[in-house]
Amino acid sequence: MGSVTVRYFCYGCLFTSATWTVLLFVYFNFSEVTQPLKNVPFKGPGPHGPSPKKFYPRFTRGPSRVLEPQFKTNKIDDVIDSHIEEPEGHLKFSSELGKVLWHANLLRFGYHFICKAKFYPPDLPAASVVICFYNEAFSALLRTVHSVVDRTPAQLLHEVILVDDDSDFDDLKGELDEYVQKYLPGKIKIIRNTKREGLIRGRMIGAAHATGEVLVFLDSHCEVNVMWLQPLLAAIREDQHTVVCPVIDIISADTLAYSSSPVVRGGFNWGLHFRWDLVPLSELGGAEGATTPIKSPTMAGGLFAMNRQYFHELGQYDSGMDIWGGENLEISFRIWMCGGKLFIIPCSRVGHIFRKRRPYGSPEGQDTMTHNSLRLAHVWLDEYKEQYFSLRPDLKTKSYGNISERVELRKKLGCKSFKWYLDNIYPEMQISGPHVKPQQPIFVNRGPKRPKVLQRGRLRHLQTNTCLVAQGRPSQKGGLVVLKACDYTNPNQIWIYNEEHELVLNSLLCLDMSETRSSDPPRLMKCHGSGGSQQWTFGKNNRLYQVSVGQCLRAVDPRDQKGSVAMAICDGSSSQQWHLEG
Ligand code: UD2
Ligand code: MN
Repeated sequence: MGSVTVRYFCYGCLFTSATWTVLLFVYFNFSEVTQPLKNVPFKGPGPHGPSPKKFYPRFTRGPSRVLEPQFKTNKIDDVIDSHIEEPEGHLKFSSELGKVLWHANLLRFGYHFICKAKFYPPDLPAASVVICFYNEAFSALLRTVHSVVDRTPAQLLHEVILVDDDSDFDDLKGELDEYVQKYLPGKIKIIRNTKREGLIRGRMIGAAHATGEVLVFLDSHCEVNVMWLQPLLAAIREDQHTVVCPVIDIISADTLAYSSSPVVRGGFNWGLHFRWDLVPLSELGGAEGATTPIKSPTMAGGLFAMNRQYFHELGQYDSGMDIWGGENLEISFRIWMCGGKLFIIPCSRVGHIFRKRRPYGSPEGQDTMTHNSLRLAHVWLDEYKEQYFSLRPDLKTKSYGNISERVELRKKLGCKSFKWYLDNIYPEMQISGPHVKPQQPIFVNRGPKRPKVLQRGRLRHLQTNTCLVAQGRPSQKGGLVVLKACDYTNPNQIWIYNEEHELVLNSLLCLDMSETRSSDPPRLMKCHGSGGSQQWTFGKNNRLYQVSVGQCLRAVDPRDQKGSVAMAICDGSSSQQWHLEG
């Protein structure tokens, strides 16, 4: 009898300790992501500071939209989980295909539990976080700074350097100083430019004041997620010539809600605009799923980490570039062509407020993006700059200032050719026209093999119960698409959604976003088979997401007789809900 009791007792004992181990494991791995940010008082009439309308124009429109003055940090797990359910929820695939796509999405959105279980070396280098801002909304700036301070282990945060690019508002001067002294004493340095320099020279000024081993640049309207910095630092610790970017999650400019982005990588088009590209599944799904670094041809620009010494050796930025634009492609080309590497680190996530339009101009109204792009084309693109000029012939004779220092830098660093970059780092890029003949054709040759059809049917806009069709003839290249009454007998309303994520109308033309003007509505173009501008995915809330611009298709106005559609920041609203139905 006695022995039985002992045995039972010991089994109970074992069971209890095993349960505790599991519970503790679960707690340590899953609890931290649910913690909201603390200690951030809000001031001013709106959650975005004194003049929200000025910064986020759609923010306060209409009395119905009342926002709570608090952070809307969602649980990132919920967001990821809801993405994972997508294929079953919104596209009725066969179960086999569904399984494949479920797996695909799981890879794209990350094996987050593997990220959470990762350990990083204890001797990571410490970082100086440089945040350059111009007329930023006070609360957005504070959200950025507080998230960094709250979510970075103290020993890894060498300092935060705020560079005020000669902002106009009082709260960004006296009040910010006071605020920092009161709530964030110690590690925050504020530097004030006496004249507007723009974000490029602004970051260089910040970097010149930094003393940490690693530099991390952030925009002034971000929220870093938990464990954001360690994966970046660990990659740099492995190789000092590696530059790394977090996955940029989306903070809605309307609701401030945080939602996760798929793991995509940076590319560009010949208009020298940055774009997002889907990562081939073969590259996403290593042994650990989408948690290992992903080679990226370019970076979006705002959020990256780099060894400070290396930043200087590599020539910082082109100080002849003004205000905004182009510096992200310039530094990306320079990194790859001059011996470095550029990766996106899926286990590091930082949210960013994507705004519909930039809430500021340049001091004299100059088009600084064009000025900066011209400089980068002349320094880095070699003969391929003709690709840019064939899209923008007006710029061929336009002046762009003195670039001799940058040309010199390229020589001094012994950088490779742009052809090498295209061949080795971005072979997906298409090259056209008489100017440049690639040695081996890198057009995607469709040949007789067509991409597999995943689904076929009408593309119905749920709110208006109308269907997306060609405005004119469905075979007319460059034609717009509009919403019209669904006609179930009309083959011109049939879209094919294929394995390359293209939407093909009437088996003829692909729904395409402009390469040069991302504010234009999508058009019907010849299918080019190289993703980007023709890649669409169906997602959460029935959204139809355009990969390269990172926006969703919406009806401009549900009452509009013309049925116009346009691209907009994804907000889950009913104007952005679509259903592809057979
Ligand atoms: C993207 C990048 C941005 C930059 C830009 C191209 C992301 C998330 N953002 O545009 O960092 O690379 O592409 O140039 O990848 N600012 C100043 N002075 C100025 C203008 C801007 O300090 O004269 C600040 C601004 O307050 C912000 C940062 O620079 O903190 C970036 O500007 P943005 O947010 O308007 O750029 P964004 O996100 O549209
Ligand atoms: Mn930004």
